[in-house]
Amino acid sequence: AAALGLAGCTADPDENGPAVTGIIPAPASFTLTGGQPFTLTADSRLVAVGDGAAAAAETFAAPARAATGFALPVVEGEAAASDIALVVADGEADGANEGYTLEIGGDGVRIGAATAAGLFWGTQSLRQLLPADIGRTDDPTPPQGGWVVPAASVADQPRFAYRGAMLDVARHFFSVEEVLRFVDAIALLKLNVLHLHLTDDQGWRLEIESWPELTGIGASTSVGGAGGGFYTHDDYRRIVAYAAERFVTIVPEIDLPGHTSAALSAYPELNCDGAAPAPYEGIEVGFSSLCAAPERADTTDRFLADVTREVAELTPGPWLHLGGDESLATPADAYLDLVRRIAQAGAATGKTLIGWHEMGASRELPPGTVGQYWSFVEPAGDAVAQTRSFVEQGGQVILSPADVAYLDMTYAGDPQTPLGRPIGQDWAKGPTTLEEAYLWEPTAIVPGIGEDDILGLEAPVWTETLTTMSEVEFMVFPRIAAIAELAWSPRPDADTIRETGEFFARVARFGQHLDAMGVAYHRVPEIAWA
Ligand code: TNX
Repeated sequence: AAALGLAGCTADPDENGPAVTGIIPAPASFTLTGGQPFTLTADSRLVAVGDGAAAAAETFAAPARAATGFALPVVEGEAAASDIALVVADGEADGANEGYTLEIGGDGVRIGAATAAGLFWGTQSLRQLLPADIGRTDDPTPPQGGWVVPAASVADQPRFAYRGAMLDVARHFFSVEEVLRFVDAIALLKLNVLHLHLTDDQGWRLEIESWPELTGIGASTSVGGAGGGFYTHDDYRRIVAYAAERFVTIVPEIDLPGHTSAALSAYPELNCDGAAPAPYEGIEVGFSSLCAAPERADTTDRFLADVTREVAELTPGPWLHLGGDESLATPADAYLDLVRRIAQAGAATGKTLIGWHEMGASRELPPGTVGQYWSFVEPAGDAVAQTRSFVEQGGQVILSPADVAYLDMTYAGDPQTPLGRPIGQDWAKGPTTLEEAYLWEPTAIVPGIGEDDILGLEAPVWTETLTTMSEVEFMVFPRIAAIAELAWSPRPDADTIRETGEFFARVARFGQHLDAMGVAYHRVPEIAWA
């Protein structure tokens, strides 16, 4: 592993090897020191020092208490050999934002970071090194051999600032509790963004007080007549707050000007012909559009201003995603006009805008607007020019190449799915294997888009074919582990490629954690699952 420039584990795989000790995403540096292991006991305490340390310690402690039955108090003071010290201070982890160091031995555990976020990521590494039962919060039975962690030394920091997952709650709706559960699972992989695709043709899922029918009529349906649903402002605030405790930022997406049939069905005055279409429950894309005609401009601009203002007011994070994809029913000149007005409304909220790469067709984007690339590993059509356009206008890029990072693509074979019915799509590639999700290099996708132009990576899961959280989890895990590793772990040396064998061993170990958490992952056949 050392030769790869990756340090998932530098020890002999035969003893305490990667399968036992591996962390996903692979840390920048990881060494099994061979000293006395650490054991978490009924006496263990979390000794927290510095800004935000106690809160991060508490977030780590809550499920750990349920899993162990130990008190695990968060305290101040001197750390003893059975304690976990959590320190936030300026000089820690070389001051790296989100970086941390983790020292584990018979004399205790110490996590150091310059930020509370870094500290929390350190606790997630520790959690992965603990016996997987640490995630089994319904049964405080100690694992055989106790809560032992091998002596190790970790120094770590992320490659990219934006490490995202996207959940489509528009095609099928998922409850607040289900979203919180999803947040827990992605935080374990040090993903720090959850992009919620809140609106689409089949449903509008966020209450907008100034346009109540958006979630009246607009939220009454989903794909296939599965019923509706939406988040009230309080629901959304709960998701935001829960995610923030795990250093996950919510990026809300209002998809415009296409993908708007739900809004158009709720308000006839948003339609060029003044007639509201019936609620839509199919899975076609590219048939709906806001109206660019001047006689609708007042209404449409009021809609854009009200919606973006309310969403921005509810959202503490810096980003607002305004869609822009697949507006195939919008004539090209109308598209540019609408994108200009959408961007104007969005920019007025003070947020940094994100748009799918088609939005790069506009040369009037607010400074710093981020483009989200969803073409392929080999770019198709105008994707390169449109993606570069964001950088030319002073922004950065998020990469979600559909043939490797889209988690709704089918798996190979004909796997047994949670509800025993076929799920997933295959338009981008399908089947997409775990290996394919892992073996690509972000700087090699869009010519002219290099390391500094890339804000980060994101793995979206679209839910046209996914009706329950267990079906979502089946498609997401384990493939999201590959994307999380590409987003966090150091870039391999130019002349080496990533090695799947070592990664696969860590995925097998990660599967034990997923088992303990009750996540319905797909046991892809290439992994030697425990
Ligand atoms: C394309 S990629 C879409 C979504 C679909 C998805 C299905 C992109 C920005 N839009 O509307 O849900 O494919 O895989």
